[in-house]
Amino acid sequence: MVMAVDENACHPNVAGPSDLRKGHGKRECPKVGSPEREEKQRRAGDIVLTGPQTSPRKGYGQKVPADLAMVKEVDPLPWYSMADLDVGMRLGSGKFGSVYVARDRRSGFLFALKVLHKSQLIKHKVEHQLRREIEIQAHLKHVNILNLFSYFYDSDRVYLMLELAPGGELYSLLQQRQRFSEARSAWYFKQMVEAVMYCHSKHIIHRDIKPENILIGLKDTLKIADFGWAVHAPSSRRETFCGTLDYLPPEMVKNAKYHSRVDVWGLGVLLYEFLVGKPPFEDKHGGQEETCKKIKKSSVQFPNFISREAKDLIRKLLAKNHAERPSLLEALNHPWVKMNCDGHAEMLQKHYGGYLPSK
Ligand code: AK7
Repeated sequence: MVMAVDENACHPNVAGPSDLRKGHGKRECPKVGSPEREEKQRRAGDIVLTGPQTSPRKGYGQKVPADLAMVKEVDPLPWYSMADLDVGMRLGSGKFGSVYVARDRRSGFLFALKVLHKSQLIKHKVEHQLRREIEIQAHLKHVNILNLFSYFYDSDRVYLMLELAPGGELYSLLQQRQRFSEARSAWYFKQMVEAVMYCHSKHIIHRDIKPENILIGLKDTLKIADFGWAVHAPSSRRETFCGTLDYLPPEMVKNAKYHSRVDVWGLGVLLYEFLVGKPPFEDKHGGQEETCKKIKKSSVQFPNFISREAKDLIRKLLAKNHAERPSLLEALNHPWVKMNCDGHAEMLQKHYGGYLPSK
């Protein structure tokens, strides 16, 4: 991915934890104004291509003009530690740790604190993945993407400071309601398409869009969370490749243009789940093999309460051949989305809350 690289940077918004195994509990930032810090900042200002799929070979950091870089310089944030925070209620828990409500003691600022155990991250060999998530997240700013404010770590944990989503998980809401109305689904779908369009404009492919990874903000604003599986796309804004091509296999060279269409498929599955209450390729008996078969055939069955227009959109999003899938802009302009969202914006806002685009 395109970003400022400084392997040892203390600036949480520029680089991820350089080595999760090391137990650096306290800040290591050189004092402001020190020559060492100035050197770090100067280096952090250089835009260098790095990342898992587009990384230039070691020692061949490729500089790109600032206007081509997806990264805007981010203002430095203070380096936090647990001593600066009050930790409150647990919001959720997962394999790698839990999420809590937390508050900055000095300012009272509220956020969500995700606590990850280094031992678990190391055991499952996902340190690199987490580092990539932090790098990606630090440069995404969109109303429909959960903001990663900062991170810090101590000898055995990594802490992510995240925007608090007061509505909790979309997954729970869907479970409560069984399924969403077409109007609500369209409103949710539109927000998710816009968030993914923004990611793609920054060459980020999310690859793991599902209700479990979507949170609800104020006024029914959805927030995509958890970029643990996201990658930087192997193509640039000008359809030219950034990074080294030398190691790419033919299927990747040929299909670079279509890689982002995995998210179009993901949005199709999501829309189906909104409207029906379960994903389209789920096997009744929970068999993975059956689900795989169904996915490969892309055979979707619809209950009869789904409208003709919604079925048309889902079928297009779930086209077996990725080249036949619509672009995200085409999806937004589909009659079903238009019918449910456009012209009814005020009515929808009254009904469901959310923000209206400013005229
Ligand atoms: N109400 C985790 C393990 C391993 C990761 O978890 C990456 C996340 C956002 C998240 C949502 C946290 C705000 C809430 C709420 C809630 Br509930 N947040 N308000 N929950 N980002 S979780 N990221 N990443 C992660 C890995 C990796 F190492 F494999 F990459």
